Amino acid sequence: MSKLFTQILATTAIVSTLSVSAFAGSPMLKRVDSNNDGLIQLSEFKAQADQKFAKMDADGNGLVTKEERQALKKQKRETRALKKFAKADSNSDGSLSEEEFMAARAARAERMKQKRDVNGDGQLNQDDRDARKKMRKKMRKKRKAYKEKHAAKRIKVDANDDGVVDIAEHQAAVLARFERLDKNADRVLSADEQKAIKRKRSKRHGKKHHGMRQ
Ligand SMILES: [Ca+2]
Ligand SMILES: [Ca+2]
Ligand SMILES: [Ca+2]
Ligand SMILES: [Ca+2]
Repeated sequence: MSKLFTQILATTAIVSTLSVSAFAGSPMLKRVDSNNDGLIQLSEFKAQADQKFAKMDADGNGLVTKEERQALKKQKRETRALKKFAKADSNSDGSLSEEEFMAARAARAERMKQKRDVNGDGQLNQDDRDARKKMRKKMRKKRKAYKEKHAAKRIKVDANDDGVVDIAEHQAAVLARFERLDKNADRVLSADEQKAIKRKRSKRHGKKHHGMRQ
């Protein structure tokens, strides 16, 4: 029975998957800053990107294929599903009792209810539905505008279009990405420049992460 619960939770996790970009927020920025000076040097930025490349290049041949990229995405999804499972498994015995499952489901329902109750009056009615509809529409519009605006400026990683990213392509893309972020071109991402990354990111996703990005 617990297997089925795991599956249900995994499916839920997949539905709410967000795409992972270079910076997932400040904890990520902290991880990049390996000498802890609050700044991100080009060397730190490169090291982080190389780590990511190596992780994607599962067979270590210096090329990242489409399959390798997809496999890593899948792995991330599974990790998230496991985390969700661990959270629901309150006595940590590795399986979900019916009670634990129901508790997780109730908690989720409660979260959803709070999310849907836009005006916070404890009731779910047409007002809330209308407000949510409006919000979603606004967010979709925002995202579309962002996509269009940035499609042209997008850094192309697979420069020769052969479906495979080699090390040279990877390095060129990393440098291009860094140079774009490093507004004053001093090869260091200052606190302000890092803030701009976070701002950009929240702009791309709309104000809040609603897990609706496909
Ligand atoms: Ca640093
Ligand atoms: Ca490979
Ligand atoms: Ca290529
Ligand atoms: Ca700078």
